Amino acid sequence: MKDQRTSVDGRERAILVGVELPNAPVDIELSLDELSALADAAGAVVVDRITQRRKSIDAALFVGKGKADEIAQRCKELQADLVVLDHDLTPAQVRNLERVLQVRVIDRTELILDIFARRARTRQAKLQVELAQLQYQLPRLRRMWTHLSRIEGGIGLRGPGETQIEVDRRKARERIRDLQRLLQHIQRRKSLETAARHDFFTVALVGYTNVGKTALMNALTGEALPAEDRLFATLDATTRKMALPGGQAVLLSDTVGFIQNIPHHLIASFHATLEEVREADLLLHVVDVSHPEFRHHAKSVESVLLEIGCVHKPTLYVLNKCDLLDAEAIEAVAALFDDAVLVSALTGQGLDVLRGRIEKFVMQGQEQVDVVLPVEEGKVAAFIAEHGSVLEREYIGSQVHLRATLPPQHAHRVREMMATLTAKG
Ligand SMILES: Nc1nc2c(ncn2[C@@H]2O[C@H](COP(=O)(O)OP(=O)(O)OP(=O)(O)O)[C@@H](O)[C@H]2O)c(=O)[nH]1
Ligand SMILES: [Mg+2]
Repeated sequence: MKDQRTSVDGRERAILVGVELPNAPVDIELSLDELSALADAAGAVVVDRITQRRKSIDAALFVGKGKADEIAQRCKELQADLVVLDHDLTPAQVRNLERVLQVRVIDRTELILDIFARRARTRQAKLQVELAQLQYQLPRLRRMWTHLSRIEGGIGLRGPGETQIEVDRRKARERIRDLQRLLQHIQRRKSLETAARHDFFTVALVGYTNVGKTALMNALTGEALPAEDRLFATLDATTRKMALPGGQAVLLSDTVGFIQNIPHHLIASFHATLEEVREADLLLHVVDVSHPEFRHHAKSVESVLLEIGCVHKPTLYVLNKCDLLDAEAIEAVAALFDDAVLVSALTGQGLDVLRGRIEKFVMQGQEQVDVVLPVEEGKVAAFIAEHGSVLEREYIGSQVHLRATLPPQHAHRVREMMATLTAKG
């Protein structure tokens, strides 16, 4: 795809096209705002936006014939290299539109896949994106064959009686199988790592892209991961320890952001990355309440959670960017969500309340232990401090009395350690 970029400064000049259909869930202008941010994230310059209101789509061209001619005219005037439709197109619609417009045409899914391809850093993320792209391109191979055969270095591999397109399809399928195998292998290894972490309660940040998940992760853990005002800044999951008010440590994971109409292939191939979400004991659903479409965004996130089987997980709504709202707006927003916590990752407002709420959640189902230890004893006290929440600490002469809550398996371990201590003492 990138090899075809032609504009002088290296950035493609893109015209965005949106069709306003009856009962569309999102305002067309806001939807094009998002498409524009996506185009920007993919490195293109948006030179124009064109919309059309229609009762239904045109089967051949998606837009009407007259509109297509108008777009073709604008492409010439503005020297556009690329037209991006804010919808998913069939391979035939792409071909027909390209014929009329005489520039490359891509749809929203292709744009998102391109961003992911640019942003992928780890081996796992790169393989996942390649898999999603290949699966997306397989039915469209007629258009992409030159591109693919170059990647595969496959010139001259044409078998007897086979056309180039069939060879390419076969190669693409082979590569898809290889990628799936490689990813399974990585996932198995990661599952072992995740299992090893099961000593700790795990919390995952989920939410629409650009809502401030990474900023919250930084604010809660003292990390300095890159949080930027662009879509899909984070592609790989990161996990860090976070201390709760009572001293207990939990694990917090930052994950890839979601978007409305997220390409299905992408969810499927990001299976392993989303494992952090599936394995979490608690989800923090972060919502950017300063965004005009935040309710729709929250719904999109919920539908992805449904798709990955996480919709019934315990979830706490975290309404972020409250610093951008006035008191009245904050009240109105809070009324829309059950039991939400209002925060600002930027100012730190509400973060103590959030830590307290997580702690309350963690302590549910934990067991209380009371131990009396010599003051100089370090091991049991340290274990309790890390895995539990200390409710009381009282010094009596050379001894310390600790009352704490811990998850059942850790409470059991403390009792064992105490028995060993008593036997020794
Ligand atoms: N005003 C304000 N801005 C915030 C707040 N939290 C985050 N931001 C900004 O919002 C932008 C996105 O923040 P990120 O933390 O990168 O968002 P994210 O959810 O991790 O986004 P992706 O990883 O791209 O999905 C950045 O420019 C942050 O500085 C907040 O509480 N208030
Ligand atoms: Mg992020």
